Amino acid sequence: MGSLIGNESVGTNMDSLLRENRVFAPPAEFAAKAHVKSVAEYEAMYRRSVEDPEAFWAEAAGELEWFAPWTKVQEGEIAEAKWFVGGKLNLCHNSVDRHALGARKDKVALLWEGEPGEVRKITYGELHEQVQRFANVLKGLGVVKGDRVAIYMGMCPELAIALLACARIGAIHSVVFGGFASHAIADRVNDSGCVAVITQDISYRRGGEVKLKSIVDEALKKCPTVKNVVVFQRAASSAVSMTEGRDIWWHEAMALAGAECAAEWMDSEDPLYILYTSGTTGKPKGLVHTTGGYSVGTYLTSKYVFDLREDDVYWCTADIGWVTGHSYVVYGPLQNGATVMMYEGAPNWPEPDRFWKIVDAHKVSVFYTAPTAIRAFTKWGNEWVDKYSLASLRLLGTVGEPINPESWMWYHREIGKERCPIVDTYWQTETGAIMIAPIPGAVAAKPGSATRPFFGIVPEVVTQEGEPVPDGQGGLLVFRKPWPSLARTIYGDPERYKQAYFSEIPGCYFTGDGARRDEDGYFWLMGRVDDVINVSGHRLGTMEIESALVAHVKVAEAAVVGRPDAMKGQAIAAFVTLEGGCEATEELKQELRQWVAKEIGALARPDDLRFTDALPKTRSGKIMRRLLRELAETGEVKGDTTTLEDFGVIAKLRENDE
Ligand code: 6R9
Repeated sequence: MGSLIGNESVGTNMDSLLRENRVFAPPAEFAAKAHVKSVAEYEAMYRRSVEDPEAFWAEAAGELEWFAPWTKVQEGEIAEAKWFVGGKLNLCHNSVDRHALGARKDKVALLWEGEPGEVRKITYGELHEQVQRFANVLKGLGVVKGDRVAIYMGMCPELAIALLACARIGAIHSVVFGGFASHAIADRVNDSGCVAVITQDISYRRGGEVKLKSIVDEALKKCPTVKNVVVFQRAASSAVSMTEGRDIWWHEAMALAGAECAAEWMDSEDPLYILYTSGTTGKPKGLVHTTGGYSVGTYLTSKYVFDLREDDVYWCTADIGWVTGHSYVVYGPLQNGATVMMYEGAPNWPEPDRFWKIVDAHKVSVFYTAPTAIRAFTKWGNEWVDKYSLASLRLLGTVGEPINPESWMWYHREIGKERCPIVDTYWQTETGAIMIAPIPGAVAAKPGSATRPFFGIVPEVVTQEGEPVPDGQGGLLVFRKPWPSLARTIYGDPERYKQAYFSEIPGCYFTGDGARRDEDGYFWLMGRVDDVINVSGHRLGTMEIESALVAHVKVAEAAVVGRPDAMKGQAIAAFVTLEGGCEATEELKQELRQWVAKEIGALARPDDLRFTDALPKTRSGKIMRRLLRELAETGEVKGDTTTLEDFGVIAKLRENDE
């Protein structure tokens, strides 16, 4: 991986983070009613959780229902850890049945607003029925425990129902974000050999239609393992083509399906889902989460970090296509019996006030979003916020990337009206659940810091050799002690799992992130130190984009780097050399940007694309990304170029700079 420390990928945000020293104590009124009411209480619970993790996690797991008890809370080293060994449970049962069969039968579970404006409220009792019916639909198609089922949908209640139904029968869901292109779907479907796909005709986004079913049709030309496609009808009248013998309509199948379906007894370590995420190679990794540990991790973090209470209306704005949606739209809050707000469309449709209009209309009390969204709201202006009452809000959260202190202050002032704590939550697809975040009634916030670890989590900042780094200095963020919700493997590639996460710093899980801890024990995340970039909170591998570029006939070589961007956090800068005889035109530039969007999805479209005669390489032939990053950011290169093979390359790149 080369030198990990000193990668300057975070750029401009760091300056303001390093100067930040404001502290915001939990508001007294909030703390008085919170699950954890003081820092002393947090510290006592934290101490117990790390001194006697088995007792701590057993108690947490005991708040859920188990069909059969575990014989051992935990066994094995971090890279092969197992949790709640021998225990049997079902995450759909804990998310739905437990409430529907108890006091929450008539409580709203899903509160949904479509982009065109319609509202649906689904109680736990209704959700219970819908999920059982859909589980029977899947069973009727021959889907059995352990089968992989791909889900490619927009944000609608049926998406949550699809996940829950898979979990109910033990089918392993693999959700593909609705913004990915058909190639990306095909790759993911084929990697895990999915037997069925659940999709919908269209979804509404920014006033337009996203034609999900036809994108699936395109993908499935290359997917021999898929036997059936279930299509939820979102539009009043759909003009999609249905393939005879393969495709069925959701509503037709539901009408025929039985209303009862017992939840499968899943072993604690049985796979629950696969979710693909970008790594440092061109091929996305299919992280596998298992049942018991993931259930307990998402349940407990939701309870304490969002301080969930019975009367909350909880809204996490993430799409279910990302891990944040899995853990904090569906499984975490539903296990807690919360009312979960879901919104289908864009934050600025039809106008930039849509989110605040929703908060006001549905009396949202807990609101969880991404820094990139906050930066957009800041830009759109306070007049869109000021039109609404945000008095129902009591807690705010962020996730996905470091938040710059300026945006944190805006969120605190304009949305939280200086009375709502903000939880900046650090975690990853791999970790399954929140790792570092303030417990809101107890731990004071510092803008830009994810603050202190969650219960049972022991973050460390180390050198490349695994030696501790003194407080105040930057290093690599690792975790040495196992925790329940860590992904157990990469689907079909256990070796890559070991290699990617446990080989860099022996004995530790390596996050890929840089961090420092300050004198108060607060963690400050400093961005990725590997070839992963974070564009608007979306994780992308530079190699993935490079592979897409070189797949174009006219491209010989490509190098992609992230550069700081005031709105997106990072923007994508691509350097491309062309095959002999191909002309470097503005037209080709646009064609290549569009090509990447078609190959991967619009989120991967390069912001800048420059043609060059050659790429700067070391004498051993490695592309010098550090130089390219510097060039992409500042337009010039000052760094050490002593190992550069051809100095002239840099000069030429600079000339080409527009
Ligand atoms: C949940 C999620 C993970 C990467 C992670 C880090 C960045 C996430 C952050 C944060 C600073 C936070 N990240 N939350 N950086 N502060 N609060 O986003 O998962 O898509 O896998 O991304 O996102 O770089 O390594 P995922």
